[in-house]
Amino acid sequence: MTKIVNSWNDFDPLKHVIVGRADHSCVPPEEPATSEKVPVDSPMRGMWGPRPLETVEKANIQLDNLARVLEERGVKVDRPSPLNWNQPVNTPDFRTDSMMTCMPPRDTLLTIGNEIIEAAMSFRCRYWEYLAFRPLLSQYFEQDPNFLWTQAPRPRLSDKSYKHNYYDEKISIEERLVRTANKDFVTTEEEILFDAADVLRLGKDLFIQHGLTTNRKAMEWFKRKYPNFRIHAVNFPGDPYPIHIDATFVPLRPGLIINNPHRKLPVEQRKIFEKNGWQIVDAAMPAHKEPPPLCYSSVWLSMNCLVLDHKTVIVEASETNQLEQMDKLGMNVIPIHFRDAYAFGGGLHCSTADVYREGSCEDYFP
Ligand code: ABU
Repeated sequence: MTKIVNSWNDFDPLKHVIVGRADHSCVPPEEPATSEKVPVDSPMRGMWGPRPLETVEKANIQLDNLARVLEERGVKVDRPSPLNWNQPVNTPDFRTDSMMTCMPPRDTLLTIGNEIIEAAMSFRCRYWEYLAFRPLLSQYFEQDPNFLWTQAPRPRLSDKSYKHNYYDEKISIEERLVRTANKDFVTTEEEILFDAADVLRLGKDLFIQHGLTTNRKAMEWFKRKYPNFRIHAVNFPGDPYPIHIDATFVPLRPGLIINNPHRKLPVEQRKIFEKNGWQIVDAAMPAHKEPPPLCYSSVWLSMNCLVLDHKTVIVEASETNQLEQMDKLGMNVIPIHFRDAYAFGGGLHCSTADVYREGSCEDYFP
């Protein structure tokens, strides 16, 4: 029997992974769930449509290089089949004029053991993104008799799913931080909404960030779906745009996590780690003051690394502080250039999705 799908965390030895592709990527039009991420003074405001071809080509060069580096280390790499994202999405509940990309597979696909879940994403422009991964999932289904292929309940993304005018252009960063602290986010609790990248997998424990892309109803869904797991809602009050946990709280090996020093895990939520002997270390400061042009993510993609095993990690080559810190933490570091891919949906972790890591479902927090 061929076992194709197996992954319980982000640090056991990686053997098979999906690496995204930037082809046909678009900047999507604003919509209730996404307008908040475009700063008021950004040249991206109000702009949408296909991304410039030369940026797509540069991103693909770095994505292909990531795939090559992984293959050279014996990791099997699969790639999605991008659609023409420059098409509207029309459903009975909404219309938006363009899709986005399939570059960050980590947002779309969540691997838990022998199961891959297609996430219930909250962006209308990402409604069909999972289709780019269907040929691969179909292949895994043919090859692996134990592979569980799951689609989370399809959200309708009607107007009821969002707080309208939630992001008034005059809202300051301070006000955004107050909202984060109050857990007051753009989505409502009308339906289950989550991005896979909000879920941190640590064996029997799933730590799920409650933020702009994941709501409380999603946590309830995970609780019911995995009754034998512990589901922890976590939040990081210092983050004005809480989208995805993987530039905030990143495990490197059993017992060691780096935490974004601007987005510290609250004392109460740290207890489970400390009680079980885990060390939470402040991540190094990013080497860059700004993200690259047309990038939705923050400079903290510096810590969005891809762990290959308990001793090896891939880090973006210009992130000198992070490289140095990884070295001090006892990791062997593989630096690779990746900033040209950032604008397409994120860093090294975002740009990948686990298919197979060695290891089994451990109980790290008994
Ligand atoms: N997809 C990760 C982005 C997180 C950040 O912008 O900090």
